[in-house]
Amino acid sequence: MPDTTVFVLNGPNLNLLGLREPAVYGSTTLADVEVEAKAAGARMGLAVDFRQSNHEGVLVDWIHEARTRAAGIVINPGAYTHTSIALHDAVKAVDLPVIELHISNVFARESFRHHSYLSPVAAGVMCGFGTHGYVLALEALAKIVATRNATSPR
Ligand code: CA2
Repeated sequence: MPDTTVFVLNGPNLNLLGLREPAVYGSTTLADVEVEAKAAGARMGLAVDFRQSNHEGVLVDWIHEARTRAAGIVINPGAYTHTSIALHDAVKAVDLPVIELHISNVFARESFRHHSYLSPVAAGVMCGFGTHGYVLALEALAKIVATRNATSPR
C-alpha cells in the first residue's frame, strides 16, 4: 500500500477535456487521465488524490488541505495560471513541492498564456506533452518527495 499521498488538482474547464477542442487538448477525458495518473502513482508508491474545480477559492482550499494531507501537489491551474495571485499566495504558503502542469505548450499559443503567476513559486513546470504530462509531472514529484523524505524523514 502506498503511504504517500499526492494531490493532482485541475482548474476551470478541465472537466471538458476530451469533449471539446480535441485539436488543442486531445481526446482523452479527465476521467481517463485520473485512471492513468492513479496507475502511474501506484507504480511509484504514491496514492493520487485527483480533483477538479471550476472555482478559484476551492482550489485555494485544496492547496491548504494538502499541507496536512499530502506530500506534494501537481496542479494544472487552467486559465487561473495567468490571472490568480490567490493561487500564487496559496502555493507560496504551503511548504510542499508543487509541479505546475499544462497539457498544451502555452508558449506556442497566445501571448496572454505566456505569463504564469504559479511558475515563480512552483518547484518545476511541465507543458506541451499532452495528457501524458500528468505522468511525467508525477515522476518528477515522486523524485522530489523521495529526496525530501530521505533527507528529513518523519
Ligand atoms: O494547457 C493547459 O493545460 C492549460 O492549463 C489549459 C487551460 C488554459 O487556459 C491554459 O492556458 C493552458 C484551459 C483548460 C480548458 O480545458 C478545456 C479542455 C477541453 C475543451 C475546452 C477547454
